[in-house]
Amino acid sequence: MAGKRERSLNELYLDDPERADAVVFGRRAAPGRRGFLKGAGLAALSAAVGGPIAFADRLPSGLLPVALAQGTPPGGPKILSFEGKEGVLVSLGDRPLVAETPEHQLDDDTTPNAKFFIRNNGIQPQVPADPEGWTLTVDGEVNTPLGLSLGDIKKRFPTVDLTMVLECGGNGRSQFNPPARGNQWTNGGTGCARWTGVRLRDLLQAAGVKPSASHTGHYGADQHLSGEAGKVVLSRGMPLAKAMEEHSLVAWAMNGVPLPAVHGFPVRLVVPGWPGSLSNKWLTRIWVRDKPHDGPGMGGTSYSVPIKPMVPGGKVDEKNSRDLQSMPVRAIITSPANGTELGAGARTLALRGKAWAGDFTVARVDVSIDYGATWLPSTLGQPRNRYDWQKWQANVTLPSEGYYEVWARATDGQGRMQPHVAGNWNPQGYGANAMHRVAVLVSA
Ligand SMILES: Nc1nc2c(c(=O)[nH]1)N[C@H]1C(S)=C(S)[C@@H](COP(=O)(O)O)O[C@H]1N2
Ligand SMILES: [Mo]
Repeated sequence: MAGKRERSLNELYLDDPERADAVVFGRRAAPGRRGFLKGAGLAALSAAVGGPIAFADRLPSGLLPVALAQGTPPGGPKILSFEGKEGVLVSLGDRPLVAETPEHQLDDDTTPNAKFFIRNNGIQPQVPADPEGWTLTVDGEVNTPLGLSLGDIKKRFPTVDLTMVLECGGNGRSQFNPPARGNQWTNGGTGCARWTGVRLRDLLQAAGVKPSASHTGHYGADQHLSGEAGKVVLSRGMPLAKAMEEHSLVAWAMNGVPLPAVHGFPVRLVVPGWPGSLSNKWLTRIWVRDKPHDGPGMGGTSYSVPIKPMVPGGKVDEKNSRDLQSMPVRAIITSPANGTELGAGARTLALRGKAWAGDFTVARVDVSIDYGATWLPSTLGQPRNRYDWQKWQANVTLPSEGYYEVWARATDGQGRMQPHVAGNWNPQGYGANAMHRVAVLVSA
């Protein structure tokens, strides 16, 4: 009985969310606005999530339990099949290849290459037979343009090893309402790897940056989806100050092995804290410029966020936008996984996760199991180096059987906390960092 009911309300939410809302929250609710949970609605909801909803009296009016809100397609998410990946990534697109790491697969201290998300905008280039035949050019506003082989880079500059988060600028995009254009990342457009390489600033200093230099522009060897030869896929750039930071790297190894082809072999940029798109893969050129770069991925609404909130779904005023720089604070729950079922009698639950905050550190992560009515501080670890993510853990007591949601929210060192729902809507959907929620069921 319960099983049948569960499928039907789930299906209804996928097919006709407004009608489903009417069933749960009452027919008079205006479209898109949910009223109070009705007695019958609570029963339907409880059946749909598989058990009585613990703390139902604290469920904010209109809030749909995460077990229903996530809209997983029938048959479950599409798992990417790709050599070198463990069969854990969820595919968001084949052409270009895009795949994310479900939050519970980000439980390792350092994300193994086999679990690291993929974001291609074009077609991955052929792996050069001899990486020594490949050249990285540094030119533009420099005294001595450089053409460096991988061997030159390794020989001429000191090697550095840093464990740092790489995060897509669109991570969290699926949280926006109305939906924003682009890959519908949950929280899995991110990973934290140990990168080995040299400082970008050492290359720039070797080339001799002219006083006129103010920005960079980055180029990679991938091919445009149109097949047009020489058409640039993605070419972003940054202010010189970010390029000169000691953590901005030209990297050739990821977790102790040469960069996997899909992650940029033979070398890539790693520009931590800022949108992942700055971290060009298959890096061929750094163009030092005397003005902001204007390659594909710069200007317009690309990587642009409003300074003053705009009407969600409305028209962009470019004067009211700026380039997204530091990524916002985010915590994820890596254990338990969403949808975990615990045996009858389970009354304690160990929570684990990661948190990071772009250019900043995370000051605290708090957790709640009663829809945010009360919060508990977690034990938060320190980053191994700047731009590392921080582990957190907490233990909670479950007073009864039933359906629970675990919520986690991080606050950065500037006092900025994750919101309940993604704010600052923008058409391409950058910077969504609503708090993470996972559903847990304690069987009767
Ligand atoms: N040359 C090139 N570099 C690129 C991209 C690309 O499409 N081409 N995608 C960027 C984007 S949008 C992101 S989020 C990161 C993803 O890195 P990953 O695929 O190694 O996880 O690579 C960046 N570097
Ligand atoms: Mo990205």
